[in-house]
Amino acid sequence: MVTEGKGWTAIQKRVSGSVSFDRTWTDYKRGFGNSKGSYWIGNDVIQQLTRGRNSSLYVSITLTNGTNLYELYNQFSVADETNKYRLFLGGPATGTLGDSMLHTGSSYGDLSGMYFTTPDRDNDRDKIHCAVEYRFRGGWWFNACHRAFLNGQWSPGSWSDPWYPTLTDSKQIKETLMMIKYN
Ligand SMILES: [Ca+2]
Repeated sequence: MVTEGKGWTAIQKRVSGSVSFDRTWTDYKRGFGNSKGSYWIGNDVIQQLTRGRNSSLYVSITLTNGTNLYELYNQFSVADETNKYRLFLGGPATGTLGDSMLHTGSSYGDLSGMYFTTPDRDNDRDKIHCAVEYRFRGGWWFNACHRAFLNGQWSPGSWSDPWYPTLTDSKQIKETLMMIKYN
């Protein structure tokens, strides 16, 4: 278990490209990476942590120029594997990144209610396979496909719109962090 203090548990962290997020459904289920570097804690763990308890999600992105931006969602939970780790996200959303997950202004970008998709399993709402097309290559709660997506190909690769419209190129990003906490 990885905590960042004050009751926060980091479910995702990326600090370099040394850990690939181009992973299978089973990898995302069980988790991968290492707690001192970049990792995904695992969808089963996320589901168990948020089951039956009101939790918040805090997204932090540090840019290559040192600026830190964040967004806080007051409701976050993930369903079990039978329900394809469906995401439930609620507001209010507050922060400096802007809301690119919940009410994005586009029915193609809103992620609440979406199922988890990986490069080997297409559960998204697009005709294409979002985790494979556009060089995204990572697991996420894709819609068709996204306005926010933090698990794409890290440097030397890159992907578009990690947090649209605030961030349109993943090369702007130095670190990402997704944390949850019981309300
Ligand atoms: Ca699809």
